[in-house]
Amino acid sequence: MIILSGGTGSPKLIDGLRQLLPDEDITVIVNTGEDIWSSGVFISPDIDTVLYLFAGILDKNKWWSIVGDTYNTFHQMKTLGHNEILMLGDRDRAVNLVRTHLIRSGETLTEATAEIAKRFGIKAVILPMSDDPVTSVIKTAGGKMHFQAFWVSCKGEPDVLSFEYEGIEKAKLSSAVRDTLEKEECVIIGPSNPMTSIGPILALPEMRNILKTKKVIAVSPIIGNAPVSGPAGKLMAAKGLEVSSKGVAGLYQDFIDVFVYDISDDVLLPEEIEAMGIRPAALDTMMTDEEKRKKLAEEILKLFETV
Ligand code: GDP
Ligand code: FO1
Repeated sequence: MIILSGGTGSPKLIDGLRQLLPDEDITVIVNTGEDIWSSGVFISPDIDTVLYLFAGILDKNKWWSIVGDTYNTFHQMKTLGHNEILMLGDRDRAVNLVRTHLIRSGETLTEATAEIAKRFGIKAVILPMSDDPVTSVIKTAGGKMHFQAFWVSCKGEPDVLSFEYEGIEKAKLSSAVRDTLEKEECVIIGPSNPMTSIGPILALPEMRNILKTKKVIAVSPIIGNAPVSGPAGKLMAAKGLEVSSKGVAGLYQDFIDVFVYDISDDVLLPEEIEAMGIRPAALDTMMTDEEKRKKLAEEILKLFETV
């Protein structure tokens, strides 16, 4: 089973899948468009969320960072007048320092991720979408800024004029991603931000064409006219898209078989999804606890039997 993932909604679904499948049967293709260099450290937030989830140390209140981490280094640096965009924990920083060391020693991000996963004893396969740098850059009236500057420093407040995936023209799918997609039949598009988490993965050359040959089920991160969390709505609106599950389905229309939307969504009409040539499936997608995450994963696995 392959799942395309960003940093919040999809890891919740992976948490559910883990209750049903052995980790070695799960491959996660992870967005790297929110990666950032900070104080000489290469941080890959979405990869880290997935790593920490499989390592059993993820803070499941925030769905990023290591549970119980301390922030001594961050605060000491602040005392010295050095402000970082991301509040990086001490143990989290250690992981990121190891990654940066591996990359500086000549490893690709794919190799460095596999090495760190191995050192954590992780059995799942965690693959960065690409080894080439791709960065989600947000254009506001005040100028262009990195996604993390927009979301964390500016609290997602500036009006968004547009955004782009810097570097995407030169980026390729990694050979590991290509190989895994050749072998596996079933792909889940997790309920992550369709603009800055799933969008960069789909923008890689060949990705959409490969997905057309697979059984694909997508889960909507939008309920009614708003995302469950995060800036997806604002970013969709900036691209002139309807902020709704219908808007999300339209983005995946050319390659998905089933579109899962929330049972409480009173905006989406299933006929609208059928009219796109996609099978709609209304499920409880609010993954607020372990049991609900397992239940949704179970329903999705059942749906694959009918695709
Ligand atoms: P970002 O935080 O917007 O950069 O994006 P991520 O890809 O990290 O994931 C955030 C997305 O997950 C948001 O668009 C949320 O709406 C979605 N999300 C978070 N929790 C849930 C949930 O329990 N159910 C559903 N359906 N979506 C969720
Ligand atoms: N998000 C925040 O809102 N504030 C933070 O200080 C912050 C620190 C941080 C450190 C490491 C990491 O891997 C993620 C971190 N995040 C933080 C989450 C991150 O900004 C985004 O939510 C993800 O990139 C979304 O996918």
